Amino acid sequence: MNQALFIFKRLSDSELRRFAAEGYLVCGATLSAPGLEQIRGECMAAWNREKSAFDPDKTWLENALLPNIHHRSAMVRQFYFAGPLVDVAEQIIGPNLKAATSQLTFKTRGNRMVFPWHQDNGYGELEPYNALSCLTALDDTSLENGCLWVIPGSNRTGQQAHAQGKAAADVKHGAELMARAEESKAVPVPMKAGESLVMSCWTLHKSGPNRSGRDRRILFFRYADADAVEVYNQRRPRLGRLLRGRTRFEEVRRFEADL
Ligand SMILES: O=C(O)CCC(=O)C(=O)O
Repeated sequence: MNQALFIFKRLSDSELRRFAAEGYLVCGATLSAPGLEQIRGECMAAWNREKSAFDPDKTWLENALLPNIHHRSAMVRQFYFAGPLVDVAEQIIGPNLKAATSQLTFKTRGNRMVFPWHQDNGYGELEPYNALSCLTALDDTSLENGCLWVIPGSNRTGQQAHAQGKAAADVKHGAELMARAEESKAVPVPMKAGESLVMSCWTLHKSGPNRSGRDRRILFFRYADADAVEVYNQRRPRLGRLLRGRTRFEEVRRFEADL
């Protein structure tokens, strides 16, 4: 892949310390201007093939989520498997690394749904607990168009209980989940298009409504230790492409389904 599309980086010791303390880090641009334009084009082509305009009667899943985007875009595949976030994930998780999830989360104009407080490990608990969520903004994100909010330091409180939400509308994977969060500690995380945010699997986060006339499109990856297991699924190994190092699981070594 044309190196000019991606911006590779190495986190400094102070960034790594900040990540460990706060559970999140905006690590700057990972896509160049041409890279952003190309990936946005490929993501939009996939989105327009499979999704329709925002409909308030539909669920979060139907309106805002397109899973496995790396199956639908060659550039996303490169970015996910061999882009700058793999290096960042290796620095945080360690030398043995696999790709765990890719998806688009598009809070398009008109989508005033709030995505409630949760940990990503509240939806799909992986062990060990060093899985990393990496969000790359495809638009500038702000309070007006539904940027993310986080609770700094919540990564240090461990796995939290998640309750079924009250809302009738499903939010994700068929059911809304929400965790308790001290709202007074929440901070918004606005981003520039092409920048990435990395978060611990335990970092509490939410997103607000999109009240603007602009879309808020995010490309979302999860990386995990190559030996990570699904706690919610009889501790079976999470299947995903082995990106770095080694794994004790034969089925992960053999996993080719997402090539
Ligand atoms: O895209 C959003 O607004 C929130 C998405 C999110 O936090 C998630 O999918 O875990």
